Amino acid sequence: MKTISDIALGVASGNFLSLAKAVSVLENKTNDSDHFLASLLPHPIPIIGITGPPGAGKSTLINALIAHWVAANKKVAVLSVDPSSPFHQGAILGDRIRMKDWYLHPNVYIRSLAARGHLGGVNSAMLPLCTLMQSVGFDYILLETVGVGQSEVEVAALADTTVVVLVPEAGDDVQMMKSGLMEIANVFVVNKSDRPNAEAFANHLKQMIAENASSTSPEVIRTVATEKEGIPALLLAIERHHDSLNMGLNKKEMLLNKVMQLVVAHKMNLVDVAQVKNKLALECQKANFNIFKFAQQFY
Ligand SMILES: Nc1nc2c(ncn2[C@@H]2O[C@H](COP(=O)(O)OP(=O)(O)OP(=O)(O)O)[C@@H](O)[C@H]2O)c(=O)[nH]1
Ligand SMILES: [Mg+2]
Repeated sequence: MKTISDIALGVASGNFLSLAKAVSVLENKTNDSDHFLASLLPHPIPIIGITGPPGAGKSTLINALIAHWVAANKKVAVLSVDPSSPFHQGAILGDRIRMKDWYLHPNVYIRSLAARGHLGGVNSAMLPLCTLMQSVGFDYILLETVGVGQSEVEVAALADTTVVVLVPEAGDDVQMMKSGLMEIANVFVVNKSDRPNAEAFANHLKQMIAENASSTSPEVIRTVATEKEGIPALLLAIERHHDSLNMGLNKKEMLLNKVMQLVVAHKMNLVDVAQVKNKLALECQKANFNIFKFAQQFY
C-alpha cells in the first residue's frame, strides 16, 4: 500500500498509475484527502467545459479535439459527468466506443463520473479532480456534461471556457436555450453541420446573440465532429476566450465562489445531521417551536 506522499510524488512526476490511485483517494474521501489536496501544486491549465443536449456530438467533438492535441504532442485529461445515472454504464460504454482511440494512449486520461449521489453536486466531485489534473502536467482538461439540468451550470462555474454544442435541428429548442445554455456559453458550436439547415441555424443563433448583446458575445463555430471539420476554428475561439479571461475578467469572482463552496462544504461536515434530525423530531412538536432558535444551537 502506497502512502499519500508516495502517491503525491508519483502525481507530481506525471505517473498515470499514481494518478489512478490519487483519484480513488479523492473519491473515497478518506481523512487523507484534505491533506493530499492541500499538498498539490497545480498549474493554471485551461479547463474547458463541453456541454449541450444529449446526442449533440460532445464526445465525438472531444475525440476530434484530442486527436488534434495529441498530434501536437499535448497531454489531455477528459472528465465526463453523467448527471442522470448513478451507475452511468451507458455513458461509459458509449464513450468507450466514441473515444476508443484514446483510452490506451499514454498522453490521454479519460474518466467518467456519476454526479448524482454526490453531496454538493458536480462541483464537490469535480473541483478536486480538476485540481489534481492541473498538478499532473496535462496541457488541457476537458469536462463533458449533458446540458439537461443543473450540472452544466456547475461545470460552467468550474470551467475557464464553456463550449455549448448544439445541432441544426435544435431550432425548436432555441427558446429553452435562451434561458439556460445561453448564459453559460463562451463559445457556441453548431455540430452536425453536414446536415441541412446548419447555416440557417448558425445565422439564427448569431442573430440571437447579437440581440442579447453583451461585451463578451460568444462566437459561433460550425463543425462536423465525425469528420473532424471545424476543429482549428473551434480551438482558436477557445483560445481567444481564454486570452480575454487572462485579463482578469470574472476570474476572481469565480474563485470566490469556489472558495465559498469549499468553506460551506467543510462546515457542513462539522454538523452531525443524524443528531440534528433526532433533536428536531423531539422539538418540532413543541409549542412555539422556533426554527431560528433551534438552528442556532448548531452554529
Ligand atoms: N452526421 C453527423 N453525426 C454526428 C456528428 N457528430 C456526432 N455525430 C453522431 O451523433 C451521435 C451522438 O454523438 P456523441 O458524440 O455520442 O454525442 P454526445 O453529445 O456525446 O452524446 P451524450 O454524451 O449521450 O449526450 C453519434 O452517432 C455520432 O456519430 C456530426 O458532425 N455529423
Ligand atoms: Mg457523450
